[in-house]
Amino acid sequence: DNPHHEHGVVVAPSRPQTARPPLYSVLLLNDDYTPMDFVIDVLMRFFPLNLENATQIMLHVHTRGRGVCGVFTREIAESKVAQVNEYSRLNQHPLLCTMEKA
Ligand code: TYC
Repeated sequence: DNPHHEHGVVVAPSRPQTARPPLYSVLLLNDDYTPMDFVIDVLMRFFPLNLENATQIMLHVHTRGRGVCGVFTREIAESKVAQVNEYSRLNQHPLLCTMEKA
């Protein structure tokens, strides 16, 4: 595009193509029943987190009530939420995972 006439139509000035998709934070919610070791297992299994970072996030959620596990595009975030919640249900823990616009 350029700001000049093309076939008699005035078009908008072009901009370098830098559009980024909207990002979503995936969150874990605290509860009184899910074992800490299970939360750490979930964080390492479904997010790119080592034991140290997974433990930090688990303790943050335990203390503050909720915490961010990662930031992803919408489809990836939806997939993480679904996988974590299914895995928690299969293991009979009430752990809840959700997402919100970052
Ligand atoms: N509060 C839980 C306990 O004391 C641990 C826990 C941490 C549960 C984080 C959920 O997202 C969570 N066993």
